[in-house]
Amino acid sequence: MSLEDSKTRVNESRAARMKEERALLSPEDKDALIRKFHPDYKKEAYRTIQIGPNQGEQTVHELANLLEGKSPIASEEISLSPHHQVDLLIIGGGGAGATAALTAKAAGAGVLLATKLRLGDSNTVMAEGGMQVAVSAEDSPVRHFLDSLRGGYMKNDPALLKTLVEEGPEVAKWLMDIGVLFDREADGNLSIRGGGGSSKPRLLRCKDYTGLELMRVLKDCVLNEQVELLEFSPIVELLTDGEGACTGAVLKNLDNNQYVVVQAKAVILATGGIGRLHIQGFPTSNHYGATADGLPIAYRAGAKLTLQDTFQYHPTGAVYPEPMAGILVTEAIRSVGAQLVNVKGERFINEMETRDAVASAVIRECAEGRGVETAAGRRGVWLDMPMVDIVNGEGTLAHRFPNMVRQFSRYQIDIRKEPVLVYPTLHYQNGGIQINVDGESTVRNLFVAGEASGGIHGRNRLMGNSLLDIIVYGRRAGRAASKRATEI
Ligand code: MEZ
Repeated sequence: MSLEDSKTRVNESRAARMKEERALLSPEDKDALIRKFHPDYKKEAYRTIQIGPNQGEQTVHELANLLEGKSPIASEEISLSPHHQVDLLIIGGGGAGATAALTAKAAGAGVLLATKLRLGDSNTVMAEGGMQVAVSAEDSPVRHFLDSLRGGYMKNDPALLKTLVEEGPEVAKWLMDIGVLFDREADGNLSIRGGGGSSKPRLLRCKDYTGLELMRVLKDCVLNEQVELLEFSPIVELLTDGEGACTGAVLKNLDNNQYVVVQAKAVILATGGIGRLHIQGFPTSNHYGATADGLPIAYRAGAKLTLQDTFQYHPTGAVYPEPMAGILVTEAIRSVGAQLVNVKGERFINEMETRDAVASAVIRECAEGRGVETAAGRRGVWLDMPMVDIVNGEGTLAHRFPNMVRQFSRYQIDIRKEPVLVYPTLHYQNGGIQINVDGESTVRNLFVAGEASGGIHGRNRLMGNSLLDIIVYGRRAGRAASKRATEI
């Protein structure tokens, strides 16, 4: 079936699906309706995981090549006298690095913040859908903990996860105090929405550019606080003393191609994700700097890594137009009714299952011939978004998802009227450098915050838990590392 014929089928099937959706939105026995719609859906979802992208072996193989790489610098190339001597060196210009820098500076530490690209160029700004925090009266950190543990296949480090969910409300308040404008309802109360794998609504959002808004505020604060900044200076190697403790890092100034040696009492790595390595050949939702730099570097310095065989493939990356391939189509849109349908306009999965299950189901549909192929040879299934306005009221897409409407409209695609093709996109590194609740790695004086760390999310992160993680652990690492620096 051609792409256009398939699109017609999707449009024709919309009225019937809308009827089902309205029934689902009614409060009575949601689960029974889901089962009726997709009998045995839990079992089905589980089966799909077996053929999904999270299998691990190939990933481990690709990663092993990376980890076995040798240090790119020869010791004779490095100046013995440091160019900078600071209490705390923070490496990474995203939400975790900026938060750590603000916290450490407030605690009185002398901070140097080094970024690979510009301050703010990070996966934080790519995060659209929201930040999970248990703040509503019907919710609790315990529920948040249990949902995340289930989502992570019980492989989450319980202490890390407990700290994450318990500090959520305090962190949300801190963000609002420094200027983050979370969406509010007409009565002025915070707007709290649902997300995949979550038993209660707990997403705080800034429309569909939540990460961008967070980073806007954090960046302003870093500049206002006059944190010392070294932009375009990626890390090349960590420095350690004879006893294995971290003592600084070697950076490379991309402007003059010179190495920069920084001696520090403590270091925080906030180098972010891995998407631009395109593991298993997938497109990615990640920014261009996300090349897993922190992992091999920390590993060479002696740090333990954890859960390295597990990556998150977000189910709905755009497939066309070509320049948008891999770009995130936020999960939040499924929580307000967007539906996934195959070439014939049939639904095939409960869209609010966890991401690994939904991504696997999309891959299965395509692998078994029920996907749609573009002229460029990319495969996908339809995400039918006009449902959102129909179910929630005219104008919902334009008001709550302006970023997405704008992005597609650049290519003359009006998502308020037509479905778009989607396929899983490499989105998040579930594992990373092992840390404790203060963000310290197994190497003394080496702290890690954000996506470079591993353990909090187990084998599968729930939507919105990453924006929370970068702030909670950015603050904890900032606090603990500056305290350590005063003790040395
Ligand atoms: O946490 C995320 O990855 C997220 C909120 C993504 C999204 O779908 O918007």
